[in-house]
Amino acid sequence: MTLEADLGEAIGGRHVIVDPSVTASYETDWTRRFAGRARCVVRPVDTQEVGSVLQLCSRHGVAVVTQGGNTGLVGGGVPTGGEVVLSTSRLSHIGPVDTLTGQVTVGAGVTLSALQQAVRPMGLDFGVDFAARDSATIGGLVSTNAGGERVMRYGTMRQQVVGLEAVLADGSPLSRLEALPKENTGYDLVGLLTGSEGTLAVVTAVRVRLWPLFAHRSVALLALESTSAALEALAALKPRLGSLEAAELFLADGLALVMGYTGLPAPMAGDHCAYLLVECADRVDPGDAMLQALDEVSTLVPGLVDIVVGEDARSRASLWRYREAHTEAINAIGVPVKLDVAIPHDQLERALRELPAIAAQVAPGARTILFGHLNEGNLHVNVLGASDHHGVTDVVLRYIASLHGSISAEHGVGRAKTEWLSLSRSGAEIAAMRSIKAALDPGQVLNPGVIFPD
Ligand code: 2HG
Ligand code: ZN
Repeated sequence: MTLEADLGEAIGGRHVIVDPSVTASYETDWTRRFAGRARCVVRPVDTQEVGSVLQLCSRHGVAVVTQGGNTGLVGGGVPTGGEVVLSTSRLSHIGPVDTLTGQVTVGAGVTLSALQQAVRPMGLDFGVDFAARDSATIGGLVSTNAGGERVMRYGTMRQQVVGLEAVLADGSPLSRLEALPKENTGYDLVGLLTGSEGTLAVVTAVRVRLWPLFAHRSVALLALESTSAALEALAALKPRLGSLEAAELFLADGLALVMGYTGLPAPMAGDHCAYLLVECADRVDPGDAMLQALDEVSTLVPGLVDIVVGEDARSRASLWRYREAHTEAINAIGVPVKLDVAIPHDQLERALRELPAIAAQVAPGARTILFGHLNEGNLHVNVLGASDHHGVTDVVLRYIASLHGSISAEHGVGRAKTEWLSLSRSGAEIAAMRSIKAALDPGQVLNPGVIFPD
């Protein structure tokens, strides 16, 4: 029997897709930077069916690429040619919310926004949030250890995962969903699979931690004369505002791009070097506390030159749009070199100043758009108009490593950065990671070509 026939018997022929007009959307990432033909796309409905799929693919010696919402930015969820794409879209069950422990178990294919909508009416919230919330899935968030806009308050996805269920390459299930608060027996396999980018197992369900919902929010957009003033403002705000949960940086050229793309008017008069979007969330309206803190900070930080406050939901959303529309606005212009790096705070101002020229060494005339999550020193480096994407990646990542930064802050390594892994990880670390990969997936079935250089 062919693999397709075996798969059809295991999960139903309808869920083994070979029609190229249907498989096409699974074969390219939405930034158009990664593409490859899939042998077929399978859509198992539960952990047991995922087990059957992996067992059959292992037996036939065919590689598997797991795909959630296909919003990843390093090519880790897109085939290169001939793999089976395992879509988690039907793993979409949301279990009962345990309001006492603040936990819920959800299928890997549940979108971030579906999870938010399920728990918010119960007075609870989820700790990770970012612009791709309507498509990105919880399984994908686990696989990439996603970060986003609330890391300052809640940490990354790793801090939200209390248990999970997964299937190993040979089809055997691993289940650790009953998460006791104290549990110290052996290796932390849940932690190991978090951030493993589909190379060690297929995550099928996740038990996540929930937080008390802070229904009252205030947003302000700060205009700054320099990027160092943005850092000073954040440092002064943090001890004054316990309810601070986001601090997002963007620059004048990024704002211009977003305004051109969205048609939004300028958020304030004048042109400014840098903008810092801050959001507070609390049980009671944090507006007055935020205004008082901003008042104090503006006397302490002379480079803070203007502030616009979002009082109601509509104005808060439009202030957020200036930041969150960066990715779409960039994509609308062309296919960028897209890099996601973290830089120590004491090197951040220098990096923001030097990065455009660093990219221009390889791509003269290219446009470098920088924005990101200021608290973590996490910059998104998007270079538009470069013909040599590899050259730009190489020069930028080497520069970041020279500043003792990380070549991937929150998007992962995927296929995009395998060549540069040793800039962020030692030989001993890579050897240990390869041993783990060889032990759990000896046949190289799961996401071959992801994380490790050939
Ligand atoms: C964000 O923070 C995402 O909006 C995407 O991580 C970053 O498009 C990017 O470079
Ligand atoms: Zn980001």
